[in-house]
Amino acid sequence: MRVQASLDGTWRYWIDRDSATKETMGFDEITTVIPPAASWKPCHVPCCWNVLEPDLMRFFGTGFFARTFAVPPGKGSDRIVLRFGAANYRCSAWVNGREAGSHDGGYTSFAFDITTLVHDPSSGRTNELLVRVDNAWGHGDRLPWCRLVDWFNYGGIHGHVLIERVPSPSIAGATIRTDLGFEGDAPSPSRASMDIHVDIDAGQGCKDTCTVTVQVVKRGGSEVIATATRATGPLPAGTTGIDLQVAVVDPARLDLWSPDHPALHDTRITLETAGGMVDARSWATGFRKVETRGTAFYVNNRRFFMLGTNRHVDHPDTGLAVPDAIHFHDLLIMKEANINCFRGSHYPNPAAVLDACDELGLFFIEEIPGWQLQDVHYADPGLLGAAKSCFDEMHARDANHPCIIAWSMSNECATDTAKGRKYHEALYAHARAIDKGQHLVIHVSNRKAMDRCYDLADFITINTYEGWYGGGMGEFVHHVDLIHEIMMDEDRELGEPKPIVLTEFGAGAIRGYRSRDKARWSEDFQAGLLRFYITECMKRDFVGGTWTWMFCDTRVDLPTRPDGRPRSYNNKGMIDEHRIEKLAYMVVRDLYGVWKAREGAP
Ligand code: ADA
Repeated sequence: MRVQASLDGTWRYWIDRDSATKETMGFDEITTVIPPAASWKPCHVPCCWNVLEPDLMRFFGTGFFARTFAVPPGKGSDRIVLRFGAANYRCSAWVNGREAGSHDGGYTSFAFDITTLVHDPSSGRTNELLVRVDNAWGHGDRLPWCRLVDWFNYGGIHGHVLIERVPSPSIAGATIRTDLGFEGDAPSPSRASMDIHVDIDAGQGCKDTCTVTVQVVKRGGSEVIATATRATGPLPAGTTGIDLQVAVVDPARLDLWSPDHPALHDTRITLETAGGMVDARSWATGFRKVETRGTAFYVNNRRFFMLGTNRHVDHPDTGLAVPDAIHFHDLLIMKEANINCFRGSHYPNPAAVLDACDELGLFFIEEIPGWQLQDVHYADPGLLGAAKSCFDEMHARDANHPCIIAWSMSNECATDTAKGRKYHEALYAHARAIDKGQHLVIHVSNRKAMDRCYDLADFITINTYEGWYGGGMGEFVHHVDLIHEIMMDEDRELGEPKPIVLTEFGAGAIRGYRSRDKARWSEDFQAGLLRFYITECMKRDFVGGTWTWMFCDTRVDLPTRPDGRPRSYNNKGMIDEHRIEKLAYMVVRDLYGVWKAREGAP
């Protein structure tokens, strides 16, 4: 059976402040240049080096991490896999002096097969692990670090690390799709079914018959609501896909998932051979149906408004390596404010965030980190490939989560140019081919009526900062109404009518700065602006929701905009970086409460 051992905890780190090592160096060369690991400083992985020592805050380059580990006992036929939750950006690992692999991408999970690199557990020898992480700016094919961004480029291993013994054969993954059918405006489904695709990794091949069994069980109970079994003949080497259709016997009694009622089920998948059970895995499942009908969202056959926000993964003490408990706590703070969805923000999030969304009831929008890309960036031949592999990794890990409502292809990129159109057409086509209609797909745009990619999207997104970066607050209303008008125009330039969502709007506020005349940077100014925007949106039935920018104040490193980012923070949070509320939080909580009560909540 599958066995996991955490490699979180005390590691040692050494920062290559003088760029003594080069990307092209192998293990032997590196170890002649860097000091022995025993002399390095201790750290607790997951971590980001920027918060470990004051003079590392603005270090963007190469750092090394090392530790020893033991492989948990198991069968000789098992594969040994080293798993990283995430490391920003390029990560290479060596086990006992031999290369395990490299990965590009700062926010997605990855794994290296190290079966042939580890010592035989019976030898009693410990294994040496060396990891190099490089977060340098400016590589044209690094998303988002091909340009300056408005959050922090933390370096390090910021996700959990673990070692896993994977049996052979094993369950490599599963895609679980639920479908519900409703009659008229009935709140309970008349039909419920699941399509499950299971990937079996047969390693070198499996001569036995394999039996795959699926059981769907209500979380926290023993009620089995659906089962299915399929046997295979002998399997060739590599991965084979098995499809199972599972009908839910009593759809009318099904406990549906929604933000207000996040009922979960567990889809348990087991794999047996003649010798007995070899592998078992489980995925959280929620039965819910998300649809757009004209300019409205529906969840489980009821009108739904996205009462949302945007959140960066950031904490003053840990940077990007936010502890799981803080994620959970942040989501509770959102729930208190009647928030039912958030974007997170410009990149794939840690698994703990998605688990908590499933459990607490929050829809989640997960984004490929293409931020404000311009034509000059699209010119790099590696960029689209980097975006596609980010999507593939994000989708493979997260698509089964009931909380995922939409995938976002990019944020505020040039979607008003021919090059932008080409890039987004390719990315949308890629994402839709893999997702197969399971989720909504969007790009988050600030191009307003100039956007040339809205027809590709499932809903219209508008980022707008009138009243903060320039113009009067009221001007935003004009943009929203104009886009609606263009959308309803007979020539259908933007595709069929779809909901409009205000995906970013906000103002900076320094917590504690109160001002009777609503001066800029005061809590009062920010609260007033958010109140105005949300109230105007609530008046328009074609607006499907609002996502405030943003949840909490977030560290930035913006040498180009020092005046706009006091304290080196983006201060547009409704709460500050220590999670202390500003006036805006209360305003949003109250308005979202009214909006939700007015429309009812699924
Ligand atoms: C943009 C961008 C955000 C943030 C925001 C701001 O809209 O999408 O990441 O930078 O502006 O605070 O100015």
